[in-house]
Amino acid sequence: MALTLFFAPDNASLAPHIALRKIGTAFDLVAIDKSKNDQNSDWYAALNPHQRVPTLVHRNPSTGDTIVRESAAICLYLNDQFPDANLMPPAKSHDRAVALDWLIYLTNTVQADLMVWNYNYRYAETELHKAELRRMTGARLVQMFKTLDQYLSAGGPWISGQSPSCADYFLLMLAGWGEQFGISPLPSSNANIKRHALACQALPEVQAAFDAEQISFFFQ
Ligand SMILES: N[C@@H](CCC(=O)N[C@@H](CS)C(=O)NCC(=O)O)C(=O)O
Repeated sequence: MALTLFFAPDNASLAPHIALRKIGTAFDLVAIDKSKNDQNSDWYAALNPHQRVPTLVHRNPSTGDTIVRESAAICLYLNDQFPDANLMPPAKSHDRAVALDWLIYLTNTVQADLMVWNYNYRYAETELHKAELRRMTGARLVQMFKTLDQYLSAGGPWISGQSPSCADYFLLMLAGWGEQFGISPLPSSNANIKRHALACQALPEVQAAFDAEQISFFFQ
């Protein structure tokens, strides 16, 4: 098959996976078992030197393979390749700028702090310092979700325009992580974040991705 997504359930591969389901094209889904450190294996490191999930491989016998390794970049690449799927609002529109703005904020700020929270042991040695990192990033994340909630309160249900975009898939993914990490207060304590997550969970492409990854919804 031309497209292969290397994924792990409920990892950063989730937003690109939802995007692929929305496109409706055929693709291979290859599981990376992090409990067995698949991401550090030689064969995977050759594909993705960052040794992280996700990786998208788009095979093209005439031009050579395209490999994309950042979840937001995969979403945008898929939008370019499959414009009819409307994964992002129309090019050059106001809505496109808004969706891009939030998508980049989500990946370079919210996701970055969630990663520090989750991988705190890579940034600190003592238990005290690890706990402090969780407390400090947790407080920052609470503020970020509040800002997102405030933004959604003015419009919605989607981040931009009249239909969901990759920015929405990304917010669902990250709010779900915040929920599971137990940052306090939880993302779902924000009424508009919760409303947004429930609207996302009702989308067929989201349901199909969750089913395929065998994960359950975080928001009730
Ligand atoms: N910015 C990257 C982050 C990717 C990332 O951190 N993936 C995690 C899973 S959510 C991973 O593979 N971690 C394995 C590791 O760091 O050892 C993206 O969005 O694609």
